[in-house]
Amino acid sequence: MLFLKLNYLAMELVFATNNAHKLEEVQQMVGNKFTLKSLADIGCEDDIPETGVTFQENAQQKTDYLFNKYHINCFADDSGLEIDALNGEPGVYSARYSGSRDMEKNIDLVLEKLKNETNRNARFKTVISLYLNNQQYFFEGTVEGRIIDGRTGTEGFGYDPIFVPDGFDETFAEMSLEQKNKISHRAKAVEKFVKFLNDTK
Ligand code: ITT
Repeated sequence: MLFLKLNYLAMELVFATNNAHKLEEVQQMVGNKFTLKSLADIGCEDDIPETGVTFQENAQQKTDYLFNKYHINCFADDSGLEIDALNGEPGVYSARYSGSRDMEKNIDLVLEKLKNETNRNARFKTVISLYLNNQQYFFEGTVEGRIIDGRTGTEGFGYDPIFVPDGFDETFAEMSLEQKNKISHRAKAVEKFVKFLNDTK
């Protein structure tokens, strides 16, 4: 009975992602006040365009698409890794830096390009775009760190095995999801986003 009541009170939001890891990370941060639905949950199999040159443009493109098609409350994030010595690359191309979605190849390419580089400074960035009650909002989060020489750790996803956040000696891939969610770029953006939802709900 209590479960039914909580479920009834939870606000449904569609998260415009095909990445199950991200959905899990964000659902954990959002808590049970909000029920996140995936694109699959609403039967959306469209290849939503992501042709922007900034994270904000891409996040906006995804929510514009969903809002125009379904008129629903929805949000999207666009995230990626910016490496100073590579002039901000891979940036918006993080998912396909090597030309494919194969993360082994993407990481290999980054390590190869940084082979003789002493400046290892990098950051993960997230921008969230939200449509709530016909209005659009943006939230940002960043975590600074450095790229190490080789992979360490097996948790997480993407570039986690080669990224060590400032103030730590271990990569994101050596941290538990709970630990990563306390300091990550996505956590920071989601924190602002959840605070906003709670304040306006
Ligand atoms: P959707 O576009 O379907 O949401 P995606 O995997 O493309 O999924 P993003 O656009 O947010 O996700 O991120 C682009 C890439 O940046 C992602 O594929 C990873 O390679 C990298 N990335 C983003 N967040 C990361 C994180 O927390 N840890 C490691 N790599 C991350």
